[in-house]
Amino acid sequence: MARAKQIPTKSHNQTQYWRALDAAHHIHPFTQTEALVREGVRVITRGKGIYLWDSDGVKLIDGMSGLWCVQLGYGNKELARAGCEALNTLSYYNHFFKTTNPWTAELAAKLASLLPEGHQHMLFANSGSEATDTALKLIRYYWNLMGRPEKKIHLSRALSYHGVTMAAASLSGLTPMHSQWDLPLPGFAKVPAPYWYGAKAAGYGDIGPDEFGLTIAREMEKIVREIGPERIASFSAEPVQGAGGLIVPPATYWPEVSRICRQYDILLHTDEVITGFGRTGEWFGSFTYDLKPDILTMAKGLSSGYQPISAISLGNRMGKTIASAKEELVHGYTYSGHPVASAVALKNVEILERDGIVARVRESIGPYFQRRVREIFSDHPLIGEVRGLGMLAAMELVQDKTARRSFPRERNVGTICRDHCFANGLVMRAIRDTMVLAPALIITEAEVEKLLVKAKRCIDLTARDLGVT
Ligand code: PXG
Repeated sequence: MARAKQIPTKSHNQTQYWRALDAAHHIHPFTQTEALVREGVRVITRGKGIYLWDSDGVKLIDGMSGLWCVQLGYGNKELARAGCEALNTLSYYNHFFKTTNPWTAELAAKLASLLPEGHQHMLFANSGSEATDTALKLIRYYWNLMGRPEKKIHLSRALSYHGVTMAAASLSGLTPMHSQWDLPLPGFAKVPAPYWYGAKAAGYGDIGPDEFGLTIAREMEKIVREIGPERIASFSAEPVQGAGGLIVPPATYWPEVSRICRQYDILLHTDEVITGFGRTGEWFGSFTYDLKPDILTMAKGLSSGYQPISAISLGNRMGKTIASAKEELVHGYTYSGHPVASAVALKNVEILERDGIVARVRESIGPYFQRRVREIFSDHPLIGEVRGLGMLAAMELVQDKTARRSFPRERNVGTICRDHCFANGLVMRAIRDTMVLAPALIITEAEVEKLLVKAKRCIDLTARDLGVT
């Protein structure tokens, strides 16, 4: 007979109790389970505004708004009320049987009023990954409807993150996401990322950002020609790459890539899972870079992360073709356009609009945050580059600022810094050796100062550990 594990009782010590349950039964995402069980997990029990509390009462500033998603901060009562009202009114129904619900219909219309021109049709799903999968299916379907079934290859970039389902992980250019699962699937090809700070290390020499942006776009064009544009269905890209290291493209990059997509008849899919809903100071990153996507995916900030919901919007070309097809669309999830998730997302978008939060990121808190991050960190001996826009900022920790040389990977500099952050009550994301901040859009100037004081302290402690002065 299997022996029961030794689990402390609930009344003895809450933290130990939850830790033990979690260690015994819960496998975490992107985590080495065996190491986590040894170290013990942190139990997060409460959130308010930009703050989180753990089960021992320790207060943390969340510099990442969860996973880049809690636009309105934690504990927003209006969002809670909207969800509660929908739960009490229509806890569940679907859209399969010629039915809709008021919240999903209103949400679709509201999004249509905010999205890039021509985006009048949406589908709903429950996560960014599902949105990516759905987008790829719709892209295939579109070309099939157009009588171009040979257009099947999905292009995307190195260091991109589009989700973890089989197709979304295949589309993602972060190579560690592939080997455990025998991915990518066939039909996916990669082009380089416009990562200017890494250009020198990648052998591009002392190239300026503008020239680099053009060079990377033209490398894409070369790959398009090699594959044959008649075989390429789509190009998927985050307007600003998030989980790959906050890669902000040089100004020359997007105009040239847009030209390539147009010239070779490649559908442009903008993945706005991070860049949507005010993160860059516009409703969508597509506005920031003047992109005209044929299809756009959104999640995260759509509901401020309060409910799992994502959406896929179709531009004119795809929308008209797919909406007028004289056959059933054989796709959809049990929870597509869930009434509670739709109600929360609708309220979230209404609040972002009513309170001028996107304009605030564009005009005041965004520029303030960007200025202060640069003032505090640009001359820091450990920081090679400060980059970002809106409420996104990254500090790249390097060994040699002039040579733009990183530390050897085995020194785990990002992890050292992240551990200092946790110990000092700050959540800051380490992507390799790049420290990223993406705070809630409702953060105040005083809170930005508090956040940056902590970030500075942790980066100083990291520099001390590394012997950098
Ligand atoms: N596209 C983009 C651009 C994303 O950033 C997804 C799709 C997938 O979304 P879902 O909802 O399926 O997770 C994402 C998700 C990190 C981190 O640590 C980033 C994401 C997810 C988890 C961790 O930076 N982005």
